[in-house]
Amino acid sequence: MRSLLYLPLIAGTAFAGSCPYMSGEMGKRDDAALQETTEKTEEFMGQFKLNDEQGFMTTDWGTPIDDLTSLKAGARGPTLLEDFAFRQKMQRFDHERIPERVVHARGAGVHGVFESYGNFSNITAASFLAEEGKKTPTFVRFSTVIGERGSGDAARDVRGFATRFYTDAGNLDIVGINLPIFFIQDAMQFPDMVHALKPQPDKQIPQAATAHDTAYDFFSQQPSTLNMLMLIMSGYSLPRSYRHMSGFGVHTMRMVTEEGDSKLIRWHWKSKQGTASLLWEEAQAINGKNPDYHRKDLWDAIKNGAYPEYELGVQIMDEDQQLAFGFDVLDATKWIPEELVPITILGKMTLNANPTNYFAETESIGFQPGHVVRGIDFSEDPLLQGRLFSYLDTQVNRQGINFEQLPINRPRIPIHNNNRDGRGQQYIPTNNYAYSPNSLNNGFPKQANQTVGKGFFTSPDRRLTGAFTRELSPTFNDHWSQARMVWNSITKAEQQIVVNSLRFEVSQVQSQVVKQNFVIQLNRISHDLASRVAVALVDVIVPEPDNTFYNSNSSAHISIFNTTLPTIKGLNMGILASTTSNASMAQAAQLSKSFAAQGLFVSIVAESLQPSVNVTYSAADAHAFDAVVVTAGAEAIFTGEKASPLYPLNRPMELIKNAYGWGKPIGAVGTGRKALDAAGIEQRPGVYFANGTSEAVENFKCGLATFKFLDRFPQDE
Ligand code: HDE
Repeated sequence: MRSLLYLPLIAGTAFAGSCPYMSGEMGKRDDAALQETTEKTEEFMGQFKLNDEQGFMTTDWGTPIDDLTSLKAGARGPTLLEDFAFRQKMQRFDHERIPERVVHARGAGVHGVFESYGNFSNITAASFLAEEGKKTPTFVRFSTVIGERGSGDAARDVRGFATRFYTDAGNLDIVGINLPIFFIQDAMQFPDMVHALKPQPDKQIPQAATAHDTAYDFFSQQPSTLNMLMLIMSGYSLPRSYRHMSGFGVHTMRMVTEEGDSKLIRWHWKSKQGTASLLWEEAQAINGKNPDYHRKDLWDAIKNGAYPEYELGVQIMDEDQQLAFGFDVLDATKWIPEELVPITILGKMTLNANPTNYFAETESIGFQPGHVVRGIDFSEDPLLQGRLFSYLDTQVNRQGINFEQLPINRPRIPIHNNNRDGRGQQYIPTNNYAYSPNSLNNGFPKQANQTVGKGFFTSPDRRLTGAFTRELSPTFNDHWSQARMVWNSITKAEQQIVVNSLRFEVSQVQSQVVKQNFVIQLNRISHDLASRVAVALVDVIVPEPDNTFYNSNSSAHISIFNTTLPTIKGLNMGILASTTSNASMAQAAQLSKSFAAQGLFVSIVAESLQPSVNVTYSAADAHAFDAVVVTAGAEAIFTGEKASPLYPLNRPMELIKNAYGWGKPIGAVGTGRKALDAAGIEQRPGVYFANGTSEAVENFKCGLATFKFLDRFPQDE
């Protein structure tokens, strides 16, 4: 049962060392090639845009009106019911909201273009993959899962990564997340899971957090959650940005060729920016100071031309490999190690246009795993099967039966069918014979099948037999082996992050029974892990090690922190300067130019918004920068020699202390070093003291690619 194929254990790699960042050229983009597809998207969406640049105010039915004041009986009299202008304005306002998504309520959407790297008709009949260079417009919505629409972006949570392809054969959605697995195996358990993870029903606390009793009660009672929970407690739940995370379709799906040959596949999005994560202390500060952190990052990056890119890939398996890897590939709580099934890259998506209107696009897009095109087929994964119902149902609940007609949901090709009427119908059907078969409309619309009309077809290899039964296959029974593999595959510093995260979370659980149950489950993953978490909990007994559960397998593709970024372009550099020193301001300008030449977004921080200063110390915070450098001449404001009412007490110092404490590269040029000395920050990996500006730039190129320096943090003995 717990017999995963053996993968050698890889030793954790140290984070310090020689500069890993070699190239400034990655992430280069060819704007002209994307332009045409983006223009078509703009043209399509343009049909629906309202233009208020000119014209008088009107009602929705076109009557010009003055709607600043209501109609009254005398200037001091009551408002009249007759006032249609008031009634309509207020009624439209009262109805502005639609129900927020029951999960994934908070998100950010963006338009993009997918480009196929080749002709993949040998594995799929999907037309968007039929030709090298073929471009397909896309829309992506990134999201957190548990928080409400107004919650903070930097919650410890899974991130949604849902992509719509507007292909020339209909819409295809890959409704994925930023980690390769899910909590549960059967869709029937989804409402239970969400009820347990959402805020507790009596007090609606905590918001966007799992650190509470019902969540950990569920995790300990439903051990299928443990594998995903291990990833969540490591770096996966705190991405640096939506640009710096990969995406996963999670379920096993099928690709089918024109000839009807099928393969099993799992979808992957590989971030070309690399993967990078925040630390928990930093994330908590962000949620207070900038709850829009991820939304803003994405918007700004696209506005400033740093278009995020993701490669689409698939793990391809034969139909008879369903049980070949020591687990069931229909089980969505298991990842398929890349060592066993490598990823075949199919193409690249570039996100290059912000939406025009949040509600009409990001809030109104209705994704569905059931939006498939010919050449893509489902599997029998019981989680996927349930999703095929749930998403359609939820879209109807949120937007009504004609939700597919909203501009963001419409396919970019004509539709023909006998669906009619309903609330919000936008079309005016001209065919009076809305039935098939018919003769009065010459049989149109005709049925499309595999041989005629390029119709959708299900893989002929799908064969189902079996007695009616309410059970999960015994091949879904093992919940601990891969959770153990996660523990084996991450570095010692990341293991400490998992331990610290769980100490934070479980110590907030009130029920002693839940805490005890959870530690029993942890012990099935690792006795070391269970013991270290239990240290922070009183009166919890750690069971003896149980070798029947343990393995020494690992994968090189799990760790987030043990990687370096392939590009530092689009990261944020903070230059700390002081207007009290001309030398500091001159150096800041010089550094700014050199860092910008590396593709970084640079901010000069100083006391007031003089020309060339981007942000004041009163508004600046360490979370806004991926690295900070102190200019020579600015040191006096850090050491307290020149405190100023222009910023809060301790602020410039707090900035470098937090940057250091959140594992960021940090440094100084020349005498700026005194600021770091005063903060007690010594030279070590990721701390750079440079004599001149060009040395500083070289240092930070390496430091930013490493991104986080975890060797700064204490580890359990
Ligand atoms: Fe979802 N999920 N989900 N989910 N999901 C929704 O659909 C659901 C699951 C995911 O940006 C809802 O339109 C069930 C797995 C994303 O608009 C809802 C089950 C994965 C998004 C729903 C799952 C996801 C959703 C809420 C278990 C990753 C946001 C609003 C059977 C592979 C899409 C909505 C967006 C949204 C149901 C499990 C990802 C209620 C029943 C597994 C990215 O229909």
